[in-house]
Amino acid sequence: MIKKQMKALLGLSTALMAASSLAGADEMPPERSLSGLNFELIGRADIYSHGSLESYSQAPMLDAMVASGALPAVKDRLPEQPIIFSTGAMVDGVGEYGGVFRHVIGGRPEGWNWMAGQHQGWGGINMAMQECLVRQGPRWQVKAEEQTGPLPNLAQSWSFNADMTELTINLMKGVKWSDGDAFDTEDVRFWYEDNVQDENVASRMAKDSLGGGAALEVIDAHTFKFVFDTPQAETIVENLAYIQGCPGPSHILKDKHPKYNSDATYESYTQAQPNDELAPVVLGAWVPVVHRPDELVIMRRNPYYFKVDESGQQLPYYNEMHFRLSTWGDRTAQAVAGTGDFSNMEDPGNYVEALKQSQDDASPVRANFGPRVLAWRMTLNFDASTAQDDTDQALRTLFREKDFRLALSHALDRDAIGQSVARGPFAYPYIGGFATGSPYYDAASSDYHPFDQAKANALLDAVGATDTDGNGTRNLPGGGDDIMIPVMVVAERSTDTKQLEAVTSQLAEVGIGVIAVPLDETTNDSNYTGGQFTATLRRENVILPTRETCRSWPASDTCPYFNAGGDRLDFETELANKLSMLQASSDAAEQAALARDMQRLVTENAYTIGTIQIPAALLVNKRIKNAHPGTPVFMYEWAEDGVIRERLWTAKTDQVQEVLPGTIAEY
Ligand code: BQZ
Repeated sequence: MIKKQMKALLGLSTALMAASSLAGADEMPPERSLSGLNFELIGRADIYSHGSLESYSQAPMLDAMVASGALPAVKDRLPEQPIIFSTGAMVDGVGEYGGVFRHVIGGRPEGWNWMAGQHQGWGGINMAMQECLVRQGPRWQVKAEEQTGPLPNLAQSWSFNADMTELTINLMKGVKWSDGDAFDTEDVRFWYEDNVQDENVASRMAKDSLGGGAALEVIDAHTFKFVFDTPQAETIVENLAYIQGCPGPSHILKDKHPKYNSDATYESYTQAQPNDELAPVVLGAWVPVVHRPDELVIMRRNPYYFKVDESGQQLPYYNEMHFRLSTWGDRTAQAVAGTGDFSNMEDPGNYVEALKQSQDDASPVRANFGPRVLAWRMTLNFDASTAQDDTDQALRTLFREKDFRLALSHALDRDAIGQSVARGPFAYPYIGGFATGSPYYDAASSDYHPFDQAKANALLDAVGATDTDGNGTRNLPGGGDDIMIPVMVVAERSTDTKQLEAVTSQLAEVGIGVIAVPLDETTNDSNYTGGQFTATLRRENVILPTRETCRSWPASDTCPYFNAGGDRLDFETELANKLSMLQASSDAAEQAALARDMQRLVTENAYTIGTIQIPAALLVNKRIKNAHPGTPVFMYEWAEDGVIRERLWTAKTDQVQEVLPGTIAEY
């Protein structure tokens, strides 16, 4: 009798083992999706393609400048084959010129030298200035069978050699910077060799993170290639999208780079384009022309922008863009009130109120949630070699113990963390790895760590982190100091600070101390990318394995930023291999299998300590035309890219008055 039962049980467990890749692991709790996005998927080329039209026209405000000779004619400013946006993919059709698009942002422009890692204030201002080799944002609308890699942009086309070790890229011909200078392979070479691959420059793309240190070879003014050590595939090209693959003006910046100017230092190079020096030279649709600190950035149209609509009108449609320098919370408040045109609703603390107000027919916006793509995690620094003092070093050494990390993860009550941020169904536990809204996420490959204080305590005892002095806080193994973990947090983001408060009291219950280190977002970010932190809790949206790779993955010897010394944890080498195999594959089934392995490795080892993940809703003022319904707040890229702002417009009668009518950037 007993034997029979055991046999039956055994049979069952073998069946379970076959079905799940994580035998014995705890499963993710059931997820309730709030996603209400409905949209039709279309082909890649249905959105835009490169080509030429019989004739072109421009915003009427530029006519006088062309007539006076201050600007060349529009056809001479445009490239040979501009990017043409198809009318068929525009929900409101070809636009009318003029007016203002009003952004509100919580960031402040750090400076204009984005190649040296500076940001311009986020919230879409970076993306309004920078253009990148390829584009990811609009991919959310591309049908599955055409999801074969990024969309073209400055890189008009590309191809691999037979053994996939050389990627040849053809740049658009005749693209010009906003001061009229030609954009060519020298700009690309300077970006890659003297920024990305120069380890002294804090470029957004980490040195050697593109296919193991690919070498760039210039072929001619518009053709270049990357030569790889090992075969690659289409997926690797995704790395060349925003925020990694965006060249800056070499004709301005080379002279300020220490390699070309012996008076320059890396510090002076980073600061070469201070935020009070206007106007920077850009490729983007708009150029910053006014910056009033803590108040406003005004951008005006770039008369050299390289994109048109099907009727030949040069884009963008809006003459002016405003970035009011306020707070992220105010961005949502102003969108709901109608005084701002756009917001990524990303703070669950104001969801209920914003949803209520946007239900009304008279509301200037409508809110629809997408999948859960905003995810927060606690990240521990594993690099003991750069610790600030002995205690810091002991902490970082302890972080390298898998059982210590698992203990922290089991000590977290993720439902309670979610409810502390906002009551309601918004938050769902995040255990690390891909967010549930990622196409690479797999629940069955996620090793969940349920809230279990007894287990956390047992694991902490086992790693020798006992409370040797009996003061209620555990001590570093070997009877060291109390375990007090300094955790960096973005002071101005209440979603982050509330989570840290909850985490602090939950960890205290298992004898682990937390010291909050509230810093502004920019300092937080540069400390993170510079590896100057012990631990941090913040939002890190892990959706694609090719975006901002060094933030989350061992993409090179100096990645991730939280283990930059290169002394890898045992599973990290395997994870690094899976990542490079995924990037070197274009077979969907193979990629999915690799992503599952990555998810398993990250969660089994509590590589990072996930907290919660939430859905977000995009708010766009109803007077804005061509904002495609269904645009997600974040998928392949943030909505500011996904919504294609150069294609948005407002009918004359609804346009907001420009502050600087009739002007463009002066050089
Ligand atoms: C969206 C985004 C557009 C950066 C930033 C900011 C930085 C991160 C991230 C988001 C802001 C907005 O996010 O919160 O809704 O508009 O700008 O870039 O959090 O600190 O480093 O990655 O994009």
